Amino acid sequence: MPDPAAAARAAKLRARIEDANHRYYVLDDPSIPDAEYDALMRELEALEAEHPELASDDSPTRTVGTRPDGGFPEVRHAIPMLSLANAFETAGVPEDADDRTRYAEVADFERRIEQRLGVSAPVFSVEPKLDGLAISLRYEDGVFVQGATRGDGASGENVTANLRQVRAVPLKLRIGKSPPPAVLEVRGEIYMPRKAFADWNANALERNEKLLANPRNGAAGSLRQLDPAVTRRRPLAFFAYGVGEVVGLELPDTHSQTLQLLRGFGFPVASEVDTAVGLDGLLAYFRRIGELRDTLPYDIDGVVYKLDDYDQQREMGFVSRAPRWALAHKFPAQEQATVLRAIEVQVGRTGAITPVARLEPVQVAGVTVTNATLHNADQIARLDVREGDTVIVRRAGDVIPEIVRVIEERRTVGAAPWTMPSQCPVCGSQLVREEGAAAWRCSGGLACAAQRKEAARHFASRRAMDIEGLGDRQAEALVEFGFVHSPADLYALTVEDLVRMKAALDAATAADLAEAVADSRGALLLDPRGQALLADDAYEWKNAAFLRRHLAVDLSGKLATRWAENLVAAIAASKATTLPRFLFALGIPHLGETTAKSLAQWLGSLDFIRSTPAVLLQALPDIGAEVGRSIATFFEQPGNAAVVDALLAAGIVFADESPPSAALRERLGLAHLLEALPVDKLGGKSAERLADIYVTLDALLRANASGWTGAGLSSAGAENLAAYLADVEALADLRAADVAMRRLLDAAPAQAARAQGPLDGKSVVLTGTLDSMTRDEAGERLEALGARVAGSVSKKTHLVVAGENAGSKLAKAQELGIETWDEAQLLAFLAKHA
Ligand code: I6G
Repeated sequence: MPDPAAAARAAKLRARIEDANHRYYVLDDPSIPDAEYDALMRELEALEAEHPELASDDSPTRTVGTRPDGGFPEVRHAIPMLSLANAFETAGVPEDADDRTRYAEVADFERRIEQRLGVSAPVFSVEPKLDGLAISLRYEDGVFVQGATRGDGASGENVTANLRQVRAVPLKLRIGKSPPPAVLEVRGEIYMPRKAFADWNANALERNEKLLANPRNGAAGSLRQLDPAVTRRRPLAFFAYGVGEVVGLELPDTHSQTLQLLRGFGFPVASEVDTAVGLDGLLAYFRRIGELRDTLPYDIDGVVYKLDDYDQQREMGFVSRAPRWALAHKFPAQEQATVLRAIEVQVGRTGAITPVARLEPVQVAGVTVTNATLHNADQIARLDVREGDTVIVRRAGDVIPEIVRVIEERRTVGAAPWTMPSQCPVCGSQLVREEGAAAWRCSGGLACAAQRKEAARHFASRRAMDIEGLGDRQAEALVEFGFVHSPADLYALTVEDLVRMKAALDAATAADLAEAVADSRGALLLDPRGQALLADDAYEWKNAAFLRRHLAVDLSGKLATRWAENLVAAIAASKATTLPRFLFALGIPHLGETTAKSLAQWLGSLDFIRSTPAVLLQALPDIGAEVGRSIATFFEQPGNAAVVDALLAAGIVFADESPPSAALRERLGLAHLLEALPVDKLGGKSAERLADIYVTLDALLRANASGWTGAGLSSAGAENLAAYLADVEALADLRAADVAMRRLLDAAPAQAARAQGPLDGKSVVLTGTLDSMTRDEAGERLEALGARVAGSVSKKTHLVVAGENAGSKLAKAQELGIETWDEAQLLAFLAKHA
């Protein structure tokens, strides 16, 4: 009489295992981590061993995988594809346990073989166990005729067409002149190499596509594509590990020799395949491969031990679904389930926002994981991961742990979808997302503590404020050691501050050096000032305290003081600058040097640039919607505004400020404001008509929808406009834009200033390498003659100057019929207008 409680538990376990099998083998969408699956299987095995009356032939403990689901024709395997018995580290063993206790299951496996065969320390063939998809390749008369998945072991799916697309699968055996075997079935694993998997996902992330959960899933999903062309594009590889049916070929006596034979036939076999003797040999191999695991180019989940001698294999035979002569010894799992406590966002040094998962601590592949990356907001939406969810975390090699899927069945009621916070967690500035981009970023570039180093480095750099003597490392160190919080603090630095900073920087460098010395006994090293230290000196230098003392003495001396005095002078000199340099130095996303120059030419002064709303900036050439929004958002952040004010208060002055360009009159007006509104059925023509009739925004607003239709706007357009203006904030923005626009137009001269140079109003592009000067220098000289130097060639380009090795820009200019000059023509022109 079966024990009812045991029977009920067995039924529950079988249902869960069968569901997991279906999700894993058929849908390529595993529901639970491997470790959890293994635990369920072991519990069922133990239950069936204790209650033999519960065992049945269709129990998942007696079958392999799952039956094919009908997507591909079925193939019966001539010789069943079995599975392997698994061995894990004994649960809860103390730290100092000996090998026989820690690896009791492996020890039992080896002992059973010794006892049954009456031999001591038998020889095993040993190999890494790839985390891929088991397949069988059938060759008839040396030609690949059929490829199948393992399926339930008795029959699998016919995926021949797809396997033909995998470059590592030979289409013919390499057998030279000898006659091919009538039949040879080769068994092995299809897998996706780690790098290919990472590249694939990096690309998918960029293209906003679904990520592959792990290389195994990637391999399985790729092989089960209905269109072989899709499989062809997937980076799949193959390793052979054994044979099935063989006719017309005498196999060697051992498995390791068979693997050699397969290599000779043209099949890839893992280079880590080896032989090992007795239990000690097996465990030594397990440890060796365990140490290599993170550096291997493919994912493995353990190693496989097989008795090497085929006679001995035959003598051992099989038990239920697995051979008694082989064992899979599993490593700690790379995927584990845990609870996601919270999703927080981190701010990178350039302001990019990365969502990070805070997890209930969990052991993954031998390491405690508490945080995992979620990549970006799109990935969170794709996974539909919510705070409180049970998630599967994966850690493979040295990559950052990531969340690969959610166990939706375990979601608690009421868990809400996650949304991106609106403000930066570090500085409180607005988080913005560029159109079409996956990444969000913090708009508080100058004021955000997370971005301080980058802001200081960029501000001081050659193309920005060009502060001589303040290199990247020193600019960052000023922030690191607390001397500078924003670029404005640079202007308050004293010689003493800089000497102290340099001492701190060199002490840190010295500590790094001391560590390097300790790590590389006897190697040739450089000291912090670049002098070579020979091996013997290096030993003297390995004491960090000695190094710190040595450098501190040196740096409080003349060298450091002279450096600091020069730097203070260079910082002071940088106060007299140009408006484009200053704008570029602020590090506004999308504001490059060309845009900075254009902005300065059109709006003339910082005062106008910082107060012009996005809708007006967009009307300027070279500044599209995205750049306009980026500039306006930057100046709207109170933190950024405070730093800009502090910079001006520190005495920054511009030699080149002027009134706004007279040409603004052609670009700005009521029609432009209306056209830029996100209002359906209010296009350019209707906007112009309304502007002609009402002239001012106030007049337009005093009228109503029926007035607007009378003025020629369609009734749908009028209705949409009325609905838009009913929003108080939208109306306030429009009024503010109108005020800003009128201020600009009032300040702009009525007529353009007289032409300044022979290239006035001309757009010039420089490409290729010039001999006599850099492209920057050439650009500056052309600008001095009135040209606007642009980065890309378009129909609006007037002239392209092409140096050596000019490429696509020159070709495009020729295609568009644009005038092109070589370097000699450029020099002649510059000489004439010098
Ligand atoms: O060497 C092997 C590696 C992986 C195997 C194997 C395997 O399954 C994924 N399965 C069997 C049945 C055998 N060797 C004999």
